[in-house]
Amino acid sequence: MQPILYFSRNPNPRLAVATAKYLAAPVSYQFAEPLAPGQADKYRHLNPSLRLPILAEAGGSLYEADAIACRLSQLVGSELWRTGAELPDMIRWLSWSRDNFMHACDMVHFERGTKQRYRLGALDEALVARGLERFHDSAAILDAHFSQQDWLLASGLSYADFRMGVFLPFNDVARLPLGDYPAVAAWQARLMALPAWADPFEGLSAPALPPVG
Ligand SMILES: N[C@@H](CCC(=O)N[C@@H](CS)C(=O)NCC(=O)O)C(=O)O
Repeated sequence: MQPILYFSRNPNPRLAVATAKYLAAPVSYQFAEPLAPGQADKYRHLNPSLRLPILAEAGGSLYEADAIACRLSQLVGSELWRTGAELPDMIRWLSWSRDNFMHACDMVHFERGTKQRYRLGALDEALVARGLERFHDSAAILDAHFSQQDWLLASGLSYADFRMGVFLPFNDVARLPLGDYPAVAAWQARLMALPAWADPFEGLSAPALPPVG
């Protein structure tokens, strides 16, 4: 059985699809909506959290975009997910992103994007302000880093860059002030120059996200 990557156009599934496309991983892509009415029973055995992405293989299913990226790298023998001396540094950035830059982006994107798309309640300006404060703190640290080198790791692009940047393709709705951090903006432009990152859904069948507002 060829592995199946279940995805939607939301940030974490987008990250998994971009990773799979970048790696030319031998998977088939299947749009899914586990949270839609009547769909949960189809996905609960694959991911009890009913979230995407999910990678279903003959040996079982895997969820969480980072775990899937690790598995896809294994499948194709890529160092996008480092296996050698740089692995601790890569894990450092994955971990840091979750508490800092990516978390800040997530807070703001959730209020201005996800909540509005899916009618999850009124925008909370206090949460946006807290997210923006964290964004500024963490973007300043990243800006200093990217003033020294093009990618998070010294040797070049790694999965950590994808994870760190997961919300930036949604900045039309999140409106994070990337322009205040020129080295971060330049790094984001380098990511966007990768076709798999710029348009991971090319050739895939998936409805557009609901509009914001
Ligand atoms: N920690 C999980 C987060 C997964 C998650 O929150 N997925 C969201 C999209 S970002 C989801 O499944 N939303 C429902 C959907 O897209 O249909 C990961 O890294 O994969």
